Amino acid sequence: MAQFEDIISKSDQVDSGSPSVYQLRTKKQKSGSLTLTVGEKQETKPNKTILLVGETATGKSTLVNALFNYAVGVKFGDDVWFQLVEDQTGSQTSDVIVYQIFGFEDQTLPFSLTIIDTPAFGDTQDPDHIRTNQRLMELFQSADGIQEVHAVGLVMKDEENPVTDRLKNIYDFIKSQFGKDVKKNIIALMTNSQGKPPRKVLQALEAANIKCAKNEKNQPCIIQFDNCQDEERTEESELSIENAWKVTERGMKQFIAFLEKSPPLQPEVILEHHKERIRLTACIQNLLERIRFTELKMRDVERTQEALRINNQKMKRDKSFNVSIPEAYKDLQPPRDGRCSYETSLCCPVCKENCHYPGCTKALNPEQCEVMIDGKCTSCTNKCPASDHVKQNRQCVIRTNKVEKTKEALKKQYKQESRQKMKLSERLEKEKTKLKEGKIDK
Ligand SMILES: Nc1nc2c(ncn2[C@@H]2O[C@H](COP(=O)(O)OP(=O)(O)OP(=O)(O)O)[C@@H](O)[C@H]2O)c(=O)[nH]1
Ligand SMILES: [Mg+2]
Ligand SMILES: [Zn+2]
Ligand SMILES: [Zn+2]
Ligand SMILES: [Zn+2]
Repeated sequence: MAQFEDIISKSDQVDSGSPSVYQLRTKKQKSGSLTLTVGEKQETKPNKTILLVGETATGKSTLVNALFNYAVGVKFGDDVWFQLVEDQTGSQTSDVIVYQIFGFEDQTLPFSLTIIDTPAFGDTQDPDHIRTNQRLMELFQSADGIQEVHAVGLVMKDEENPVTDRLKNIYDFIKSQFGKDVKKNIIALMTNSQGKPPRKVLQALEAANIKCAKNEKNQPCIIQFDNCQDEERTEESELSIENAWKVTERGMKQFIAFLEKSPPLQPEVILEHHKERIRLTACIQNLLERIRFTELKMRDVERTQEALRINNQKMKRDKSFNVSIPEAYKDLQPPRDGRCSYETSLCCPVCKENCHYPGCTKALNPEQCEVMIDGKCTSCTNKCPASDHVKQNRQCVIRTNKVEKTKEALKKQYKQESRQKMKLSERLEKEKTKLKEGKIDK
C-alpha cells in the first residue's frame, strides 16, 4: 500500500476491516455552495467538471467516492477504500456540494476532476426543489463558481422503473437551464448494475423522451456501475464484490473516454439563456395581471353605465342619490401566502405592478434583477428605472370594492380631459375606448 501512503497521511481510518476504509480530510470553503478540495490546483493542467443529478438514494454521493478511488488508482487487490464524501453512512445529501480532486493527474486520468454532488430534487411541490435549482444557478453564475460542465450524469438505479416523473422533472430543469445543446453532455449513469445490456433502460429513456449523448454505435450513452466497494469482504461476498469492481472499472473507462471528448458547456450560454427565460416569464406574468386589471376596469365602467341608465330619473331629481358601483384598484402589500424569502417579488410603486413575481431572487438589488436591461425595467407599463423599484417582500394585489357614488362623484371620477365639454355618458364611452387601446389608469 506504499503507493497510497501520501493519501493515507491525509486521511483518518474509519474501518480497519477488509477493505480498510479511510476518510479524507479536505479543505473546505463556503461561498454559496460548499466546496471540498483535495490537493492543489495547477493552472496548467486540464480539468473536467461532472454534474451529478438524480433521485434520492440512487448513488450520486457513492459515485463521487468511486470516482475519487478510480482517479487515485485504487484496485480491488489493494483492499483499501477512500471516502471523500463525509457522513456517508446512509445519509441524504442536503445541499449542493462541489468536490475538487487535484494532484492525481497523469495517474489514471489525464485531468483533474470537479464533481458537483446534488441533493435529490425534481419534486416540484417540495421547497427543497426550488432551493437546489437556485443553488445550482448561483454556482454557474458567480465569477468564482463553475466555469464549464463536461458531463451531466443522470444517476439512476438499474432496476425495474429507473425513469420516474421526478427524474423527468430534473431532466427538464437541466434542459431549461442549459439549452437544448446540453444533450451532447448528458449521460445515463446506472448504479447497482450487474453489467448486463441495459435494454430496459434504453426503452425507458426513449419512452420518457430523455435525450442523451450518443456513443460510437449511435446508441444513448448508458454507463454502468456497481459501487459497493466498501462492503466487508467475506468468503461469501468476495466473488460478487470482485464482479462489482469489474462492472465499475469498465464503467469508469467509458466515463473517462466520454469526458475526454465531450464539448464543454460554457457558463455564458447557461447564464444568458437562463436570464432571458426568467425575464420573459416575468414580463408575461406582469402582462397577464395588467390584462386582468383592464378587464376589471372595463367591467366597472360598464356597471356605471348600467347604473346610470337604470337610475337616470332618480339621480336627476335627487342630487344625493347613490348608486353602488364596483371599483377595481391596486394595492402594495406583503404577500399573503407567506412565501419563503427566496420567493420575494420585485415591484414598481410608480406603476403599482409586480415586475418580477414570483421568484425574484435578486429583489434585494433591483439593478441585478433579470427584468432590467441597461438599468431600466422591461416589465412594468412605464419601463421605470431600476432605482424606482422596491426590494421589500411586497407584492401588488388587485382588489375590488363596492362604492356608493352620487352623480357628482362620478363626474369627478371621470373628469373632463379637454376643454370640449362632454356629458358623463360620453366620458364613459371614451374611457372604454382608452381601456381597449391599453391605456390603463393606475
Ligand atoms: N450495491 C450498490 N449499492 C449502492 C450503489 N450506489 C449506491 N449504493 C448504496 O445506496 C445507498 C444510497 O447511496 P447514496 O450515494 O447516498 O445516494 P444519493 O444518490 O447520494 O442519495 P441522496 O443524497 O439522498 O440524493 C448507500 O447505502 C450506498 O451504499 C451501487 O452501485 N451498488
Ligand atoms: Mg447524496
Ligand atoms: Zn428578478
Ligand atoms: Zn418595473
Ligand atoms: Zn414601473
